[in-house]
Amino acid sequence: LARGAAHRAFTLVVVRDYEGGRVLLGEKLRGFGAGYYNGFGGKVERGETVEAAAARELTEEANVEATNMTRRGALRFVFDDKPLEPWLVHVFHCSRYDGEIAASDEMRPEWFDLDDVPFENMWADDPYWWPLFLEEKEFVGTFTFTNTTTLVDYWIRETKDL
Ligand code: 6OG
Repeated sequence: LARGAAHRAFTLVVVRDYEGGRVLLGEKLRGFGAGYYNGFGGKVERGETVEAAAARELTEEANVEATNMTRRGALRFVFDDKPLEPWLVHVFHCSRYDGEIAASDEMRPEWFDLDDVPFENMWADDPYWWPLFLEEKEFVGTFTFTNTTTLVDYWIRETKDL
């Protein structure tokens, strides 16, 4: 899934606090997905590994440096109203970091209890992969959107060879 057809690569990092039973999301303040809560991430730059991009974006948007990050999922997004190739979003898990969480001009970080994740203010694909993420599973999936935000088709499954 990650190799093969042409795609545009992105990262998405969700920070989990096991002791507190909560996850860190950010309210996206501008650009693509503004108004939604999401993990932290962005475009993988030319010549950059997805791991480096994930770490960089977490620092840029939430002010912390991950000390344990693992890749957990690869989600492919197809948009009928965008000219570009599908987007491949690499989802990462982080539970330890250095520094203090702080807002940036792009994201306003906020902790949510695990049973209070605000799906009504998140991308429509999120309710389908979050349960796998919280169960520590690895997953792959494809989601098709119309008019950018309306989910029209999807599949998602656990994988052993992400
Ligand atoms: P910037 O434009 O901020 O990168 N992203 C998505 N996340 C979820 N949960 N669902 C989607 O469904 C998404 N499409 C994109 C990837 C965009 C950020 O938004 C994520 C990046 O972290 C369509 O550079």
